[in-house]
Amino acid sequence: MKITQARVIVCCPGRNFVTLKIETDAGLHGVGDATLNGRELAVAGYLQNHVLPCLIGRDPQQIEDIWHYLYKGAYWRRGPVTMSAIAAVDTALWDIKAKIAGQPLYQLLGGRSRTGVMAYGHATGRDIAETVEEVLRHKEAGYRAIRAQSGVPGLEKVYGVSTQGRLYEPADAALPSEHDWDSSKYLRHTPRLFEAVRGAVGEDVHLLHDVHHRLTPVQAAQLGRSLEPYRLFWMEDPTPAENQEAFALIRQHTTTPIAVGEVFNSIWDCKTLIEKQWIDYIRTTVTHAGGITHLRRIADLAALYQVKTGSHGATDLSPICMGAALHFDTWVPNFGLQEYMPHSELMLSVFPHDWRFERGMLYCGESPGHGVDIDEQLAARYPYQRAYLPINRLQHDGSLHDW
Ligand code: EZ4
Ligand code: CO
Repeated sequence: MKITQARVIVCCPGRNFVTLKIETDAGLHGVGDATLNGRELAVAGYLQNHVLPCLIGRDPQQIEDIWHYLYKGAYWRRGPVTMSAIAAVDTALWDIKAKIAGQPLYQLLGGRSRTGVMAYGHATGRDIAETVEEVLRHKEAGYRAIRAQSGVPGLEKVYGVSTQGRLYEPADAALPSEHDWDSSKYLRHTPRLFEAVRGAVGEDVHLLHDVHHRLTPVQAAQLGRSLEPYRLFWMEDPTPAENQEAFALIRQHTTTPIAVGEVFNSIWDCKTLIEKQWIDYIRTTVTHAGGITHLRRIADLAALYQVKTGSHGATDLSPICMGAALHFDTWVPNFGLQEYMPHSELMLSVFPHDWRFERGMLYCGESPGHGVDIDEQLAARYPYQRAYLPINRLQHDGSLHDW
């Protein structure tokens, strides 16, 4: 069997998605997601100019060899652009392999480990009262796990809080919009938020919170400690993780479980965090961490240290990533939790899929492959629109902070 054609499709049905479609001489095709929010065309160009010429004529069944050909063969390894491009190829090839076998992808990985995939939803509000209301709405809808974020008094815009009535979409402007930040205000406010949320929602719902890399290690330790009475499922991205040792300090001071890794691209980004047992959940995704082939390696390393998976699942990962992730989650023995942010109806119609959400649980489908495709004609009606993620500045002096 040979790869005959491959093309990159960039579309914007409400937000930008980069999709790779690989065709074979057997008449089967596969698709993969290569979306890197705010830097989409870098991955599209990397695929188009440097990866696709190397794929034509290769046997699509040699997934492992092609993965290493693209990783080792480039000489320049790792990084979000390279690893998202490799991920798209890998996801499309697993799609093809499962279609050849006539099996849903999870069967090729080792079969079903669970009946469904527990998902967490996003409850956000401009203030504590609004967030509490949203948490209760999610509980009513059947969610067993809910992430709570709220506006902070004295700060104008806060991460995760949408303009009222609209789905939250961080890449909101043709040039980066600016947010202001004050860690002291946030550290005072967040325990109050969780006191109110836990009080309203009761004991049977898992609560999560995303710090979005905004604290120093000692501030993160303070926050983790102050949240202990509310028994969080996890505290996410407490501090930037370029320096993995930073997590030792947080870990020594709090028993609040820690999740990290939505911006990680490879097993090397999480090696020390996992081996030292400084984290509890690893948030790497199919799309940003080298595809099914590499994510499986990360999950197996994590399993040795009782670290579970908790894949990022924001809407900037396309419905293709969600499909592949759900097959992965259905199989992976050390599954923890899957993030779920609903795509709009339009986005979902551009990507016909067989996965579904029902009362707090996600289910992959049973059709051969990963069960997601792209409607190219519909996609063509929504061309790329430049959009950036926001930046963050400290309120008191305007210096640039982590967003
Ligand atoms: O800000 O996906 O946990 N979820 C997140 C996301 C990220 C966006 C960045 O593209 O932190 O909402
Ligand atoms: Co996050």
